[in-house]
Amino acid sequence: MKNPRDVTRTDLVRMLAVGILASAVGIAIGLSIDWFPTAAATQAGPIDTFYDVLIIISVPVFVLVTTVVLFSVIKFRMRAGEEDLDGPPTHGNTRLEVIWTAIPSIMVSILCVYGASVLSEIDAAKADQLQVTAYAQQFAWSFEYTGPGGKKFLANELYVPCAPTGTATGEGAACNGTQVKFNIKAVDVIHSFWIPSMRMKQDAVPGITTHTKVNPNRIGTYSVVCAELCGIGHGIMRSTVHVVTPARYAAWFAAKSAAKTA
Ligand SMILES: [Cu+2]
Repeated sequence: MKNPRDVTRTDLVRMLAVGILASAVGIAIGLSIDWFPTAAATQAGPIDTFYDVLIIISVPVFVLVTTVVLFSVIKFRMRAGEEDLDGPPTHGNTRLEVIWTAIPSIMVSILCVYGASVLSEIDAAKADQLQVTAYAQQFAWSFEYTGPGGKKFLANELYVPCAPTGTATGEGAACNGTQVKFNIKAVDVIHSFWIPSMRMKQDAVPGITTHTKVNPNRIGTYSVVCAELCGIGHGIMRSTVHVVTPARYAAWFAAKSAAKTA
């Protein structure tokens, strides 16, 4: 009599078909979802592409594991009358174990190298930088700029200059921004400085100065978010970054530094 637990070629073909279909659907859904807000810095490009690659690679892995688990649950389930029986004694399959160790190791290694190359690309320093010190404290951000003559002033919101690359200069216009290097400090507890539109995020840790860089490339107004649960007011610990034309930036900067020195 045919053993209902025998794995037939039909079973394998069926699993493969289900797996390919589910992977295709999963990847299509994953790629069609807009995971991130409007991109406003050059860092967004490589990060968003990296994210898409991770979806393309991880969905089939998830589908493979789920398909085999569901298949096994159905195929090798306990049948009526088997309540008191032990399962058949099985021993490991060396070839299978080598394969399922080697393939993920290779995949993770490739992703490590790719991730490192994305990191070095988005974190590359430009010769021309605007340095801003970001102070995080419960539950607000403040940003320290250095004005003429080395005088410093604080602002509650960020302004960064970005020269429009075309004729449009309004909200959403493409621009080529000065690289902004943030020196991030925490006054009290651990916070995390995050500009979702620019994709960059860095912890703010008491006692040390951390850094991150963004190269703005779109005129507009974007959120600055605290991404580390820092207390009761964490949810309202927000600020705004204004990516503006160099002329507007200069006007803002002049007004701010004059107010401080007056
Ligand atoms: Cu917080």
